[in-house]
Amino acid sequence: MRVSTSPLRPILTTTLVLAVGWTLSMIQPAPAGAAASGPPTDAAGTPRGEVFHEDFERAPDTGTPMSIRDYLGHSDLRFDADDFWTDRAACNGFILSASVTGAEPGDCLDAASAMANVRALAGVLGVLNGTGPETNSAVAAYTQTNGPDGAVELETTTPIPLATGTGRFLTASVNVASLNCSAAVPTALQLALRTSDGVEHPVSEQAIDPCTDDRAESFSHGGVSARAGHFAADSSILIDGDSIGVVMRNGRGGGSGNDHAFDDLSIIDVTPTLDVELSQHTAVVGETVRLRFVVRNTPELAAKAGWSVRTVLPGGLAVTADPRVTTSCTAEVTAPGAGADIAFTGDLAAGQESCTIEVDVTPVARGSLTVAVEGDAVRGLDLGSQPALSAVDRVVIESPASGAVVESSRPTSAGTGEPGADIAVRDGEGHTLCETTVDPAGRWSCASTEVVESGEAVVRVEQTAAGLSSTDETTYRVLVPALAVEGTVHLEIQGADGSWVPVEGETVTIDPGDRLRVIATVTNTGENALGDITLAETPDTRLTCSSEFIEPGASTVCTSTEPLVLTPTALDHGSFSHTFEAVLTGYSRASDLAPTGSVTSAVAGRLPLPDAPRVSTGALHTSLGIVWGLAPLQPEAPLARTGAEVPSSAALLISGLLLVGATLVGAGTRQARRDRSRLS
Ligand SMILES: [Ca+2]
Ligand SMILES: [Ca+2]
Repeated sequence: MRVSTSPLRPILTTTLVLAVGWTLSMIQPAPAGAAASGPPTDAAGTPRGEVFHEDFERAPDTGTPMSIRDYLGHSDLRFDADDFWTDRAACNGFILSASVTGAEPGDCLDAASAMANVRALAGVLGVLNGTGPETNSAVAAYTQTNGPDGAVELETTTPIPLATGTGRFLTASVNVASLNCSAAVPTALQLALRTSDGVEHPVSEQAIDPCTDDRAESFSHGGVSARAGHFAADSSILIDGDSIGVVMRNGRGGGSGNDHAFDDLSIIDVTPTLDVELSQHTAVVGETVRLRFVVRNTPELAAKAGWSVRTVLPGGLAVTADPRVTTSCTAEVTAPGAGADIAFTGDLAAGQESCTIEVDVTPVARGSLTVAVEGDAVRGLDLGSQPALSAVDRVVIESPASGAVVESSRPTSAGTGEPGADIAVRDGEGHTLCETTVDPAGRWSCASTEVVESGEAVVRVEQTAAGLSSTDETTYRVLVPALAVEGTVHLEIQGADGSWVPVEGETVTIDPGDRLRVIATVTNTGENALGDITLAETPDTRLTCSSEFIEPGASTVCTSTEPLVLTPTALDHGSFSHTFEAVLTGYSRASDLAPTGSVTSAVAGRLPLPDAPRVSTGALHTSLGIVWGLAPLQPEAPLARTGAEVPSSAALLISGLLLVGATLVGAGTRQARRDRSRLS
């Protein structure tokens, strides 16, 4: 057995029964019949808050009053008091109800009024506790003579077994009714608890006097008006023992006044409750969350000194580097920054409803957790609410790395985040570059849908998950590839003899049935290699290129493999066009770029060429086009050699990144019309 108020004493016993919902009603005595059959301590059906309760109803309601030294309480519990407080002549220390009309000679100095007043006080106490004024028994303390100050007015002499476990706060309470409040000597009841080692531990800082206590009210019974109330002591002890006793002293022994009776002496378990709270229930990893430990006092608001907690945060939660510890009561807190250990011990002052201890914590990993304080992590506290926290991953940009040089006009951003979260990638001005969601593995990636210019660039990524925003930002450098091509196109006509004749000069003579092939030369005039050429051609002559990879300064030659047949129908429309679009991809050896290399110098110089195409840096769209303009022919006219002049300047210059449509229009309209007339 021990009584302790020292902080952070190791907890030896892990079993705690939760005491929840202690209310004032719990210390109201049960109806007399039930109370008479119940044991004095914490048995089933007894309110948790009440460890011991004596209602003095085992004394008879007839005959003469019974001395408290002769009284047997529950389980034959016995009582004693200082001689003055058991002196029947002083009208002290005997048990009576309003129905007890007899008296022993000398009781209350044979003062009928004193006996009548004590009976009335027993009735008042019966009104107060709800058992009825006629048969409620109480203990007389009318002080017809003077006694010593501070003597024991009542004490238990039989140990009261404690089944409450270790680390419990206990205090005592009593119902008292007083008369003659204007008299000289006030009542000054002081409650204490006596541990099994015989030590008496006062639990009253302020003595109880119904005449002046705010908790008292006026009652009247039998024509006698009194002040009466239920009074819990204003302090408590923290105890680990297995038995207890209660002692009630009276600070004043004077008999001029000090006229009272008492009833319903109780020992009550007033262990505070620890509620754990979080400032929010969802958080992003790394976000600061306020963790609150709220020690809630029980309703009597007695002082509670020395409760303590020594706990470890669950995995996934850590104290921040600067925990910003605060307390609203006298408390000592240990919460090392960036650790998981939190320990504190503190005191609730009399009248204090709660004490809040706050510490900054942060989730260090995604997932759900409960801030569960175990029963063996607390002393002098019942466990109350324990909060849950759901932590989502914060967004992190892995690519581009900070300071990296990215050779693309449409850079790709990638990183990690909370699975399923929405991702928005923006530039330094807030323009959205791309949007995506985080995949189940926690990864995201998207390429800019906007063209980014060379130079220093900022990418800001915002993740939205569980209603929470998380951002990351990277500054890097963009190197837009220098891609450029020029192209020339010339045409060849295959005559009847099968020979291919270049279309040169100002005009060319075409006969129906002649075949025409396109020979396009695409020259890489940029600073990056080009490759992956794809051609879209209308009409399709199955252009096939000599190479699909073009180093800077080199060319590829694309030739029709299925030449166009110049049918009468084809010529009949008066004009037709042939266009093709070449799409090429730029290449460079981006990995050779110094991570912090100057974009300016890199652009001015010539990028090194790869051994083989490796890095796709964008697409170059070009277009070469030819449109013939021919004299309209009569639909019914036979197709004949017209001798129409077709411009032979078929060389087209294309360059740059834009789609360029070039048109050659035949200039021989007038000539063709003349030829048609001749043929017809
Ligand atoms: Ca009673
Ligand atoms: Ca008196």
